[in-house]
Amino acid sequence: MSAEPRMVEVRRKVLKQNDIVAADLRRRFQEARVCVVSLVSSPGSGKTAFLEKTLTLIGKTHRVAALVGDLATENDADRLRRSHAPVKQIVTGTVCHLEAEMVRKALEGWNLEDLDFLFLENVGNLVCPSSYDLGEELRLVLLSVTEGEDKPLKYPTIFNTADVAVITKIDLASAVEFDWNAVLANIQAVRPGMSVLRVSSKTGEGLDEWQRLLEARFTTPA
Ligand SMILES: Nc1nc2c(ncn2[C@@H]2O[C@H](COP(=O)(O)OP(=O)(O)OP(=O)(O)O)[C@@H](O)[C@H]2O)c(=O)[nH]1
Ligand SMILES: [Mg+2]
Repeated sequence: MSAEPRMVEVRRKVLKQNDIVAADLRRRFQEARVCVVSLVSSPGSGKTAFLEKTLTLIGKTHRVAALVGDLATENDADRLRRSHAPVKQIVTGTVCHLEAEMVRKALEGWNLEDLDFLFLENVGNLVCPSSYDLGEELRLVLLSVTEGEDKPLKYPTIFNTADVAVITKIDLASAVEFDWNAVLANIQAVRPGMSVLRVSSKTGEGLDEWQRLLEARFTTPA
């Protein structure tokens, strides 16, 4: 007999357990009135660079913190701490995504009431993170111009489970002859009506629009 049905069953149970923890986290976040934003993308799309800029920018007027997941190293947490925000690294070992239980554990000792925004940087991966709810209010999927315009078509689930697409590294767009019409059409094909932001963490372009979106979200929670 094939092992496949049993593996599917185990995976369903893991996801169900994750959904229970995520629902509890979402309730706690809402009670504490903290706006939780997660970031997913392939490795190297610019999540940490974008988050470091975000923590510095939004940290001027709001209480911000971040959790960051990677299979190994504290490197991203060290980079994010340059913003002076509280940051914790979640080292996942062999696990290719964050799970709600990892977030719950990492938050032990933090008072959610002390925060306005909590950011969760997921492990770089365009597949696995899409299946795991982390209790966040807003999920961003980042896509850098150097990855190619076809990624929404090849990885539709990660776009379907996100709220906003952020096209990063736009300072490099002309060097890689990035086709804006194609990427926008591909995003709309998999997720009609999805909002799209264009940013460069290097030049700062687009960060003002991102800041406005976040502040509107904070003052008028969904
Ligand atoms: N030119 C340019 N480079 C960028 C930009 N954002 C990030 N980078 C560079 O892209 C590389 C990867 O950026 P990271 O922020 O580490 O990407 P990441 O998505 O956090 O990567 P993982 O956590 O490993 O998945 C680094 O060398 C950054 O300096 C940008 O807006 N413009
Ligand atoms: Mg990173």
